[in-house]
Amino acid sequence: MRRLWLLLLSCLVSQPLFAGEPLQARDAWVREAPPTAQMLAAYLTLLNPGPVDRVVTRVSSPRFDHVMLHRSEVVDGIARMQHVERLVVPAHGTVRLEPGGLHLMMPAPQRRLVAGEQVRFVLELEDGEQLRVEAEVKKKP
Ligand SMILES: [Cu+2]
Repeated sequence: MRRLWLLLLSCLVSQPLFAGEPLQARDAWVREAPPTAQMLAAYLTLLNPGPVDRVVTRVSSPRFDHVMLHRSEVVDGIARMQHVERLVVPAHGTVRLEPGGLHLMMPAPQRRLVAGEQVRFVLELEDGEQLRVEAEVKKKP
């Protein structure tokens, strides 16, 4: 009986807290880069339909050795990028990763990605939930 209780308890604990209103990703894309490019960038829009802030703490992809979360900004006329440790998507809010702002940055893979290909990213949230995102490689200026 005690064992059953423990089992039940562990099931309850491992349930994602906000399973009813998961974070959503839209319009994910990877910018096609020339063959000489060292780094690639990806963009997407995150929507949080729930009443609680959601926090992205890590991003990975089977196509890249690692994925970094960056913010581009201009300080004293010089453009630079900063690592983002925690990306907060506010309750009932939207966060856009777009050129010139927040973005995902990856070292270019051995085999070049070309327009039309699909790339999967996995976003890990602070509460343990994972969000899988399919991004299309696109040719954009
Ligand atoms: Cu960057």
